[in-house]
Amino acid sequence: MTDSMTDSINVRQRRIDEDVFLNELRPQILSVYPKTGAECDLDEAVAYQKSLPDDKNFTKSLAKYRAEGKIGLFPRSGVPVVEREIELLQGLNAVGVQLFPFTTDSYTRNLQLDKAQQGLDESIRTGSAKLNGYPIITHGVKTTRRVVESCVGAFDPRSSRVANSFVGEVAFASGMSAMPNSFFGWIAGYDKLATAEECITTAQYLGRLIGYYAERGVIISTDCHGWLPNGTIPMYINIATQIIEALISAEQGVKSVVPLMNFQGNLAQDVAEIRAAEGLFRKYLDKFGYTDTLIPGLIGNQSSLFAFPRDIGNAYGYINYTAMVAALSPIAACSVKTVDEALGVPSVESHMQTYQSANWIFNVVRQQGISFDSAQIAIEQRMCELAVSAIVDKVLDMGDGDVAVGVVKALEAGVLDSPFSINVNVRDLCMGARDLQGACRYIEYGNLPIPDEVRAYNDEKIRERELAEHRKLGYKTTLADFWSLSRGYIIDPPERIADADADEVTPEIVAAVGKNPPTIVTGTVGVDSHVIGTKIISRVLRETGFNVIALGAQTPAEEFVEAARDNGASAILITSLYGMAQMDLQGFRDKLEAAGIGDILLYIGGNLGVGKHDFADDERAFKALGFDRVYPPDAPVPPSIQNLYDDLKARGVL
Ligand code: B12
Repeated sequence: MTDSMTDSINVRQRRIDEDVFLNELRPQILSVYPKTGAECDLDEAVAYQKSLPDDKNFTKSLAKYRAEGKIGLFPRSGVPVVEREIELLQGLNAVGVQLFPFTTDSYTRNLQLDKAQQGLDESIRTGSAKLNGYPIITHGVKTTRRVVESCVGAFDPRSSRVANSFVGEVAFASGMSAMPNSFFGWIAGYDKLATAEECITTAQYLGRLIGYYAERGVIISTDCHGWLPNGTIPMYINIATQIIEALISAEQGVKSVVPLMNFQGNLAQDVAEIRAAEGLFRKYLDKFGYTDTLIPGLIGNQSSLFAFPRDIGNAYGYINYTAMVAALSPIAACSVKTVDEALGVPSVESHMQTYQSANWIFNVVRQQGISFDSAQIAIEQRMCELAVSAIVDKVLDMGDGDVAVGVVKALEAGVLDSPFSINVNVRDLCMGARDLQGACRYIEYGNLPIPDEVRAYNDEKIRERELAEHRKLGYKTTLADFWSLSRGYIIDPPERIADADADEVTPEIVAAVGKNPPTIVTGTVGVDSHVIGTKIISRVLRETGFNVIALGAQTPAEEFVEAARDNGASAILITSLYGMAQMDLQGFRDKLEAAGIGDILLYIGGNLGVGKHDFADDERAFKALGFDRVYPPDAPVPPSIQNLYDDLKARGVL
């Protein structure tokens, strides 16, 4: 007898019927953009895939790296113009890259195809990239096959939920042979409003499409990213959600799944969690009878979420440390960022130099066949296995064995939860910080089902650091630990902790604001999913006493206007990092005029253009769009609060 909540849940862990897939779901997906949707002929695509050489098959390539004990580089790349993309890929081939995680631009990821076409046309007209990736749906199958055939290697495109199914259709028909089906990645960093049911339904479609190819002898792999770790937390939730993604895909017929292992910075903890992962995946895949779903290898991933060093010295340090962890771990491919990560979409040169450096470490260290073991690794591996099993078992229990139902209930209850996530349905009750050796621990567990033995060990490690630093670890530590690697430390040294304490919003401002709190609207504009910065700013403004309307990430420009008008706001503080803010904010001041709030204070900060460029250009461009103040990337918050106070005072608001 099912309970009423289960009855209200509209997803189940069940394979989609082939007839429903082919005749009901697929036509809907491909009708969104008929121009290239019409190019996706499944049977022709199966034949094309079978005509391609083995280096084009991701599963075979990864298995080959593993068999040879080598590490394949797995760098993200994607630029809008075809010729430039081919140049980049052939350049990557030259430094040994043969696995390509292919970055799709953000407009395509959200099916804003008119904007993708506009950005592509502008990129061709100006000769500089105006999109932050390759608009794969606009280019379509015929053009993308040219890209795929232009180099040696296998492709693994990225998308967000909204376009996931269509991108998969075009990608596989173009000869690409892997794609993440990571719906927890969408909840973490790419989709503000989607419900768990919507995410699972989308993932089941791509799984079914991959299953269709597999039934006809074409093995396409899916890499499992899980809940992206937005912050300094252990990888327990990340690995547990990867396993759940693998189960959802395997039920639809996926025969090859690849765990993506994040490096959070502490060597023993990172190596231990990598060693624990494959056994845990196998345990649950076999538990549900997916014994013929392979794991061709594991991919290492430089954690995608820590702010990156802006100076090249620290950037190389961070990249080479990641390469070292990879070389000492059982992984077959590794995604390292480039030295330009904090600056913008990387240049071809930065791609090349970075990968030569990482390759040096891969080759020199792997050749030595070092067996890297320690008591610390053994403890961390045990903690990981206990915690991940407890989380997956709890989700299965909540779903009475149906993992899809379990996910919906677990998210609602905060049993599945992670900090700094973009999605509004997340409970956001847990938080993490590093311990004295820099390993990631929880300081707030929320409703996570972490076993007592793991909690006891975790809390002991946190207490050790609190005693050493004579302070309680809290939100400020979480933030500092988030930036520490970008500053060349795993945890801040005492002198930096003292400086951080001094770098606060002044009590005078807090007192003045408290008297008559002005309203401030914050958020990240467009379809930009970067949310961590605006979450921090909103929290600091609230702690200063302002009344804050926090709109979060992926907020259309019009919503800022409405929120400011309807709440009588005195200022709007916009964040943008993905590089396309100028397109998103064309005519913004005019829209405010039209709403009768034309003189409102306007601030913007973040990475405001695509790629490495002079901030002075951004300042000029956004001042011309009517912004009062423009802030460079990584601008500290307290000085901007001082500016806000001064400007509001000058306007008689304070
Ligand atoms: C973490 C991260 C992600 C995470 C985001 C997680 C999340 N939920 O927020 C994930 C993995 C999801 C992600 C995705 C993408 N990312 Co990203 N990401 C980063 C990364 C590594 C760190 C950004 C970050 O969070 N920094 C820490 C926060 C706290 O800092 P912040 O946001 O800058 O905010 C601080 C200051 O800037 C300032 N500030 C910010 N806003 C404002 C506003 C005002 C008014 C003021 C006063 C101050 C201020 O105060 C904040 C607090 O200190 C950067 C590289 C880097 N900078 O190191 C790339 C980066 C920003 N990402 C990039 C890109 C392209 C993407 C993608 C678009 C890739 C793609 N094509 O899909 C996708 C996004 C898809 C989408 N729809 O937008 C590019 C941008 C390229 C460019 N502009 O040229 C970067 C630079 C990486 C790169 N080199 O390619 N990303």
